[in-house]
Amino acid sequence: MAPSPVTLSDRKEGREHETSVITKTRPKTQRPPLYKVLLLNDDYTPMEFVVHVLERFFGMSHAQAFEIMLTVHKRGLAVVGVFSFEVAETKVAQVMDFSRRHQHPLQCTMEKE
Ligand code: TYC
Repeated sequence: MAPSPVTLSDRKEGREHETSVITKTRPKTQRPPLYKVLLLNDDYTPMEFVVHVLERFFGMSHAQAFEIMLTVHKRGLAVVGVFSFEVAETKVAQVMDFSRRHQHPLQCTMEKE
């Protein structure tokens, strides 16, 4: 909490002097925690489907999406974005729902950064 400016009165030789003390405060701002959204590799989801998911839900260009898909394919997983809790949760739900509806086992998770 910010200290408020205070006014001090002190008496000297019968005269009253007013002394103002102004304290500069740096308001403490709290950044919201961020969450990484991860895409996991599997042996069955078609590459084109993963590319489509990255374009559709993460706003990637085709080239970007293809590159990230290949990273997941080769390394097992990749961070596909960093978001607030609510946005990350929504992205994960969208990907999981879309994959399930297309009967692909693609997995998407989130973790605190
Ligand atoms: N490994 C999959 C295949 O060979 C492709 C794939 C890439 C699957 C990325 C999931 O998150 C993934 N068809």
